[in-house]
Amino acid sequence: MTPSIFEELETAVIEGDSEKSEEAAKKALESNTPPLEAITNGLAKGVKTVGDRFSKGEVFLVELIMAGDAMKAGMSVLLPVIKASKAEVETLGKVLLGTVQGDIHSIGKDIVATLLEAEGFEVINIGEDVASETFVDKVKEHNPDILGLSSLLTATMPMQQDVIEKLKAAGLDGKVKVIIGGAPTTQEWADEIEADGYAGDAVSAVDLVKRLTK
Ligand code: B12
Repeated sequence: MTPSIFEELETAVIEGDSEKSEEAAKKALESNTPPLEAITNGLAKGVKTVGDRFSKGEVFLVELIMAGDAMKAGMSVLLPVIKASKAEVETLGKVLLGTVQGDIHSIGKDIVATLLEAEGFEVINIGEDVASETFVDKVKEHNPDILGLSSLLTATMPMQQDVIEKLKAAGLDGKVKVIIGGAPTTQEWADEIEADGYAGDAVSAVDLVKRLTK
């Protein structure tokens, strides 16, 4: 039986094959597969499988790196299409996004950024391993409606709290709403650190931002 396009995308990431991932992503677009579905039902499943195998000690870091690269290769084909799909004339609000200090995971945050842009928000993506002080400085500089903090490591989750505390110390609480996300984070964690919101995936992140900017 020929594999489905989702299986092809998933397998390319599991095999850490960037070329195959890019080709499968192009094939997905040619067959009119919605790009977000290609990411969530294909690429992201592959990266999750490799992550699970890594945590069980079944694969090494090199496989994790290759899977991450393959995911990014596929996304480089799919994200521009999502971004171009809905060009809004007026902007719905400004969102500043970054991954907290000590954490270099970018994939999930970048998906959130693209989806928000596609929905008409202005997004300033300040990258990964961002120091708390830099978040504060960038909030002062850009005056966003929303600040999104991504964390993929349990060890870096406290940095989300650190940013919120530093914003308060700088007198910026209330001026910007802070939302958090990333695989290990939860609504309970958001409540504990007094974040204004939490979302578990990019689609609910867009809903959350829309709600908070209304
Ligand atoms: C790919 C990957 C990597 C790549 C990252 C490449 C890149 N440029 O991002 C590389 C190889 C570099 C990497 C490195 C490491 N990794 Co890693 N990695 C992963 C993996 C497999 C996938 C992450 C991912 O991209 N998922 C796909 C995206 C789509 O999902 P997502 O990130 O969760 O994002 C979604 C939501 O969370 C949400 N979201 C995300 N951000 C935000 C932000 C906001 C504001 C909102 C609202 C929502 C939101 O929306 C997104 C889209 O739907 C995970 C496993 C996993 N299951 O998560 C491990 C994982 C996160 N890594 C792990 C580890 C341990 C590491 C290393 C420490 C390994 C090492 N020994 O060096 C290093 C850390 C380096 C560092 N200092 O950051 C552990 C973390 C364990 C823990 N609980 O702390 C995991 C869980 C693997 C595991 N099972 O052990 N990793």
